[in-house]
Amino acid sequence: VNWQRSGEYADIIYETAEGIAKITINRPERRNAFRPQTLFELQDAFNAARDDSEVGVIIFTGAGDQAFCSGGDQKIRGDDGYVGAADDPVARQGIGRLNVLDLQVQIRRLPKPVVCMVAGYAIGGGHVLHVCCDLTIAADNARFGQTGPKVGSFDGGYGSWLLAQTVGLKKAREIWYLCRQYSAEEAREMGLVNTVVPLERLEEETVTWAREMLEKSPLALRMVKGAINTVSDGAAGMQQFAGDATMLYYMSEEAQEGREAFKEKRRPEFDRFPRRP
Ligand code: 2NE
Repeated sequence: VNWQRSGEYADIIYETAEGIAKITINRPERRNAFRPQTLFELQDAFNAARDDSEVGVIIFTGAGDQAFCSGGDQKIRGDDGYVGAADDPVARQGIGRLNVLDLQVQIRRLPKPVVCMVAGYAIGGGHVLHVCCDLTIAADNARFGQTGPKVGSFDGGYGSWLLAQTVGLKKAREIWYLCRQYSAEEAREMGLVNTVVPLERLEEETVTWAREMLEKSPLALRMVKGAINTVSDGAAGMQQFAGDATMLYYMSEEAQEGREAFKEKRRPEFDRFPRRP
């Protein structure tokens, strides 16, 4: 794949090719742990991929083959969250952030499939990010798990109940209560990942899945993602799905007749549209 790099980022890499965006956390020296700046950059890149009408599928991954992501950077964890660099106005006030939660919501709301491509560890907050993605393709060296109760943290949002929805209640409790690590094969058996491939074939296989999705109707994929998330996201999921319904309605002649009638200062002629059963 002839990836084209764009954007000015310190902690991540943003690339596109053939209708696919690839977003890579690039802090391999910390097993791709994230700090506030990493998350701001990821939010920017995911927005770029959302806005780019050429992009139909997003691959989310980590640099190197040791980790997708090891969660929050414990070395810059303050007493109330993760503390940014000196030029971060919030950090300057002595306040920490938990802005990974905003990224999790963004991935759920993004109306294009997000595929997590995992080599090595997906651990802690990094594990939650993979849980939030639509699909996960794992290399055979991948290892999964939560660490919160070991390091003084937990994720009571998607990290708990979306995990439970994915692997079942008993298994989700085991994952959180014991903080064990699970192999790629164990993860596949519990429905936590879609497939496992040899490390050297990881990107090739992930791109094959992306290309297969790119052959499908973009609106149908958007609606299916919204539909699957609606139940678990409650009112916020309904908000997303309702917005999509409005978008589809706007695209109809019936809705456009209302707009035209307003602009032409006449009564709308809705009679010509069927009252569908
Ligand atoms: C990821 C794991 C299992 C890797 O183990 P290993 O043996 O392959 O590597 P090593 O030597 O532990 O790590 C390599 C370097 O990366 C740093 C390490 O400290 C080490 O650097 P040096 O100290 O040698 O210079 N590193 C790795 N993970 C880091 C991290 N998360 N923050 C800062 N530096 C990190 C092993 O490293 C591991 O277990 N890492 C910690 C995983 C973890 O507990 N993450 C935080 C969970 S809490 C969270 O993410 C969270 C949340 O629960 C709620 C909201 C927001 C975030």
